[in-house]
Order: sequence, then structure tokens, then C-alpha cells
Amino acid sequence: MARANDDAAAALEEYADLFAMTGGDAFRVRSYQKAAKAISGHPEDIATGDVRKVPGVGEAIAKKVEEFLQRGSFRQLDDLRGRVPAGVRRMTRIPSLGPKKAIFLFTELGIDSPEALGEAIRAGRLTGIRGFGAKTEENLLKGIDQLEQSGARVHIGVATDVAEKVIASLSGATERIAYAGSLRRMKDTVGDVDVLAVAGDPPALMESFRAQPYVAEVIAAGDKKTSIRTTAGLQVDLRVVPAESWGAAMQYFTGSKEHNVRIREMAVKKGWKLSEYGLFDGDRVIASRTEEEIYEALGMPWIPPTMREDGGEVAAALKGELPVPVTLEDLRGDLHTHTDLTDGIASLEEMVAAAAALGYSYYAITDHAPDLVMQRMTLEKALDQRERIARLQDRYPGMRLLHGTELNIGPDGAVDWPEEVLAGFDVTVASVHSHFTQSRAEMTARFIAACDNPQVHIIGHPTTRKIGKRPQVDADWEAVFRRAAATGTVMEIDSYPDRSDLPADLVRLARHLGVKFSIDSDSHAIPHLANQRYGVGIAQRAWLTTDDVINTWPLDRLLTYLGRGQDRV
Ligand code: DGT
Ligand code: CA
Ligand code: CA
Ligand code: ZN
Repeated sequence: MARANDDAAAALEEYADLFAMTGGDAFRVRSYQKAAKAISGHPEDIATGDVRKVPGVGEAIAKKVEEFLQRGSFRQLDDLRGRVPAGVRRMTRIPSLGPKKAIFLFTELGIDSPEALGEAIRAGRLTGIRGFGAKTEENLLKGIDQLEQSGARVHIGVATDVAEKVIASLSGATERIAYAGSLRRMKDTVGDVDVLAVAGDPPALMESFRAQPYVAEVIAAGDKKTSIRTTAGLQVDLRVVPAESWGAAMQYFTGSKEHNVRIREMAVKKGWKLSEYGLFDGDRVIASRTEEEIYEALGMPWIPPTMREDGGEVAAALKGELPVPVTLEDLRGDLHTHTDLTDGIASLEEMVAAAAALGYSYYAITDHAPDLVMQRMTLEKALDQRERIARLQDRYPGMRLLHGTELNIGPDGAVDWPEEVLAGFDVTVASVHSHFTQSRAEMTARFIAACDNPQVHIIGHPTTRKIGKRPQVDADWEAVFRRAAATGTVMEIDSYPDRSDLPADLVRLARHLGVKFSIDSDSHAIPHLANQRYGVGIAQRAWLTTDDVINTWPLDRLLTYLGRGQDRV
């Protein structure tokens, strides 16, 4: 679902950054950032609607967006891009280097990338320059290292948007085009995007690729392979492959490297050779056109990309015991969503209409509870919302509306409301939103207390990580999952891509211990409902089947599990 909104928002964010770097007024910087956020969360596609209807978008910003929609950029952005090279923008991501110093290094010394800065420091070119003492230089080198190691990876939401944009922009110049690599395996973070294409005129395709508006830097240009860095800072490798080896190339470049090593062993055992061009017996091609043929020739069914991590999938496939992983189509509902009653930006009516359009058979509204004080929730407001939901239900005979709430797990494991109030909700999600740095013992006890609460159904975004921003909390997860399994408490897979929480390795551990899961969007705006595909990716990477995921179940099975069935006393 690549919408014009996201592209326009990204352009405005980039503009805000550049504007700040070139000494722009802080108030205006903030107004661009706010407008970007409002546009990306706006339910209507601005390419067909009117951007002036988005709150916080005034005339000046609307003009820029309109120009962007017409030609993929706007004059003021072009101006600033011309003044600040992409590499200089990347320099501002070095932890100890602010925008002012980055611009200074560029204009005074011609340093135009983090790599160039590292070389300049090591060559002693900064010695004696005011503001760059030995200690500062040391910190900068450390920061450049950090940037290379971690900052280079982005979360799956960013990578998917980039990949879909690249594919849409080149589909006219290709016979076939698709992405492979870690993104196809749906890892929660992606180092670079690997795109494969079949093209009648490879040089023309590469030329068109280099000229796309999302290209900030060309890293390597060739007729078979071109690598660029996008304006979002992500590297994309485009490879042209022969049409007859499409399947072999997809298999090879999807990886993982470790999975490919296993597969190649199978080929070698049979006296064959497997490469990105095909499976060969000497010069004879055994299979190359499709992935299915290759796996079949090696004696196993096609293995879904999300399972290709050398986690026992090859042995399972050879024995015919590969589980059928849950798919997006299997989801019958969403059990964690917000409205503008708390921090969502769409109304109850709008969210429910969008959920119905997805064909769900049930949908839970779970606005925050009173303990998250800034949300200003009260019991009165919650009960009022319950009545609105009951009235709205008549309009959706095919979809059951569930009135839920997202509780806050306090430092001691207590939640907002007493059990008798909670019993009035159809479903409760309980999550940690503060006191992230408690000791392992305290955090473990906190989660266990929440699991022990008979009115807590689901633990929301359990590790509370935000990729690239906030680490996971420290807990004895095995102990938490054991208690969750014993009490029937469900662990959430929060599909919001910068959360991706639980991550797949912890899902695998929890499944092993007998825990059930709920794949939820945690939507705060209509476009977020579509994030469920990322949660499904996590579930597949952990080999979950529909039996493990409660929101694939029919309504009556779900309600019975939650203690809200017909037989409720
Ligand atoms: P990333 O980009 O770090 O998120 O992870 P990947 O898995 O996309 O890794 P990348 O981009 O280096 O390579 C893409 C795929 O190409 C990788 O998953 C497997 C394949 N590949 C690349 N280099 C090798 C290699 O030296 N040996 C084998 N067997 N496969 C390779
Ligand atoms: Ca990659
Ligand atoms: Ca790559
Ligand atoms: Zn939350």
C-alpha cells in the first residue's frame, strides 16, 4: 500500500532536516515536521483528495505538497538538496555531531560523508581546528563506527516502502521485478534492499534507476548491478538476471546465507551444483526457472522465505513435516487499536468502517485507560464509548465490535481498574509504558503479576522496544512465558513496524513453552491497520500456525478462550 501520503511526508521531513541544517527558523522546522506527521496519518490518499483538508497543513505547505505530487519534488527541496549533499546529511546521524558542525566541516574542509570524516580525522586534518580537540575526535570516530554498525539497518516498514517504490518506478522498464534478501524473509530490520529484475535493455534500465527522484547517491554503477542510496538513507542493490534463471536467482539472493549453505549441501550430496544461475548436473540444467522446481529437485516442498534461516526448516521439509505458517488471509480480526478518544487520530466510526472494509469478523477498540495520565481517560468516557459501540454495531451485522481497553502495567504489576470494572470489557490488553529500566527481577515479577490477573487477556508489545530508539526491557522471558502459558495469558505480536514486538526469537521461545499469540496492529490511524502484514511475517519466522494465533479463530472460539463466551456465568 504505497500511498502518496507517505512519500510526501518523507519529503517534508527531509526538507525540515535540511532547513534546520542550513540555519532555518526552529518554529518553521517544527511546523514542517508536524505537517509531515499529519499527512502520513491522514486516511484519505492526498493524491486523489485535497491536502488542504489535513489539519496543520497551511497554504505554503500545501503548495509544496502539490508540486511534489506533480513531479516528485518541490523547488525549495531541490534548492536545499543542491546545497547539502546526501553524505553531509548522513553525517548528522553520527551521535556526537550536530547539523551546524556538519555544515561547517563541509563548507570549510569539503568533508562530505561520515567515511570522509573518518579519513580526515585519521589523517590529522582536523588537528588545530577550533571545537575539534583530541577528545572530540575520539568521540566522532566512535560515533562513525556505531553508525556503520547499527545505524545502517532500518526497520521493515521503511525498507518495504522503499522497495515498493523502487519496483513501481521500474516496472515499466522490466519484464519481471521483485525484491529478495532479508526483506523477503521479513526480518524486522534490513541492511539493504536486494531487487532482482529481468529486462530487455539492461543499460537503459540502470540509467532509468539512477535517475529516479528517490536516489540520493549512486554507490556503484554497472549494467548487471547498480547500487544506490535513497533519500531515506537506505542502500538498494538492483541486479539484472537472465529470465531462465529467475527462480535460481530469487532462491540465491533471498538467502539467508545459512539456509543456502544447507541447500547447497543437499545438491552436493547428489553430485550436483547450485548457483544463482540454476541447479546443474555438469552442464545439464536440472532446475532454474522457479524456486519450486529447485526445492522439488532437492527432494522437498518449497520453503516459505520467512522460514529460510537454517532453524531446522530443511530437515523438516525433507521429512514432509514443515508446518503451514499463518498468513495474512487467516486473520479474522484485530484486538488492539485506538481512536481519537485517546491518542489515535481517527474517530471510532472511521476506524470501524476501515476495519469492516478489510473483511474482519471481529474488531476490538482498545483505547488507553486512566493510569496513562496524559490520555485523560475516565471510566465515564469508557462507558460512554461502550454505548457508542453498541449503537454502531447495528450497522455491521457481519463484524462483531469488541469493547476493549489497553491497560497500563504499573511498576508493581498492578493495572488501572479493579477486576469488576475489567470484567465489563470484552477484551483487555495490558502493556508497560514507563519504568523501562527496572531490574530483571522487578520486571519479571511485574509481568508475572499482570499474567496472574484473571482479567488481563493479552500482554501488549511485551519488550516495549522501539527499533533504533529504545532497547528491550530486561526480563526473565522464560519465566514470564511459563506463567503466561499456565494462566492462558496471550502474548501480543505488535505489528507496528518500529515495534515488531515480540520479536521472532522470543515468539519461538514462547511457542515452545505453550503460549498463544495475538497479532495486532496497535493502530492509531487508518493506514496503520495494514501493518498486520509485518506481524504475520514475525509469526511465520517463528513457525506459528493458526492454532497458535487467537485472532485467526472464529468468534465463538475466541470469546470462549477470553472467558466471554455464551457459557459465561
Ligand atoms: P541484510 O541485507 O543484512 O539485511 O541481509 P541479507 O540477507 O539481505 O544479506 P545481503 O544483502 O548481504 O545478501 C542477500 C542475499 O544474497 C543473502 O541473504 C544470501 C545471498 N548471498 C549474498 N552473499 C552470499 C554469499 O557469499 N554466499 C551465499 N551462499 N549467499 C550469499
Ligand atoms: Ca539485503
Ligand atoms: Ca545486498
Ligand atoms: Zn501501548
